[in-house]
Amino acid sequence: MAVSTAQKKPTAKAPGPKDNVDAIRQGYYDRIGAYDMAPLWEVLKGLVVTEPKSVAAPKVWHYKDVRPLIAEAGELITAKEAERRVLVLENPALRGKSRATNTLFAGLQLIMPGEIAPAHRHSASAIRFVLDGEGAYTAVEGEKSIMKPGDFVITANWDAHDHGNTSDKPMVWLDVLDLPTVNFFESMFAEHLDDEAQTTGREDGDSMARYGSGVLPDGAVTFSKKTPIVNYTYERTRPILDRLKRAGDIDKRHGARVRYANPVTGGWALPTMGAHLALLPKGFEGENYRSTDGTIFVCVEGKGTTKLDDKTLEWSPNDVFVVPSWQRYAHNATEESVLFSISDRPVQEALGIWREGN
Ligand code: GTQ
Repeated sequence: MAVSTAQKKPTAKAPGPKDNVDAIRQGYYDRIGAYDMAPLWEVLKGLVVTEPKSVAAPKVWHYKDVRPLIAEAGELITAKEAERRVLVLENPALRGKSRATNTLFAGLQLIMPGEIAPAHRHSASAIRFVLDGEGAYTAVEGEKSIMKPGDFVITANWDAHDHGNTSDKPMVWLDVLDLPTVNFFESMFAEHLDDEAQTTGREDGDSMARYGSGVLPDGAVTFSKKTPIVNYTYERTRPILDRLKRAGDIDKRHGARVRYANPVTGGWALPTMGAHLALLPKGFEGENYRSTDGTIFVCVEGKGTTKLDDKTLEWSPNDVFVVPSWQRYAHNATEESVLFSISDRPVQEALGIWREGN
């Protein structure tokens, strides 16, 4: 609600012409307020800002600090009880809102050996980026995919999914979901499925073989908004970064970088979230960059820093960090490093509001 300065700071002196104007205006605001109306001119500057000023803060979660706390959650609650045993990565400027950036949810999910996170589906899309452990699976729409560190696994909007750990070690991965975006549009639906684990009819790697090999199943649709691929394995993507590096295809801001694509359209893997994998050669000193998509990064390999205007984030393997919208940053790698990143860029591009600069 608009409150005039005259009301906020009452003065002792006798009312002058200025105070009178303020008082008259305030009286008017109160009267229109009774009809649920408000004067735009009191709030215009905060609505139409000259450039983005993110409500989110830069932040890094160091894996060495949080790993023991994640392990503790394994003793506190079962995956079945929790449905999803996840520690939410809350942006320090947005505590209590379950978001890492203004539009994206991020969390660290733990599955202990023998556990199943039961099947469900929802209008939010999810991605998993595997940090620790090997051999648990995610089943998505009947394809069971065994996950290894660095794998990028997609659960697109309304796809049935369950997770299970048939290995003998705990598994931890980063979940990123477009929950705040879908909830902003008030378009969330969810349902539990009767079977705890889906019956899987397709082999591991099936969707990548069918859709990611330069051929397509005859008659495949060529317009889908979501990728048909379930798991973009690290084993497959990582060597491509070396090819780019050897060929000298190194962007001065991003390093040798690939974009995870929907192979049938060439577009983003999901309509709401876009992801990249980048190699920063040892000694890389990136040029300044900024863009309107607040971004969540994961250090997969190496060691380095990301310098923002008034903060430097240090990272090493499995650290997760956030660069808010339109904040200038530059990556520096003290060792050859690999960074995964994900943001809401596809949404902004679809709306025609995405911008980048330096
Ligand atoms: O795995 O389905 O971190 O529904 C948050 C909500 C994971 C999941 C999360 C979810 C999931």
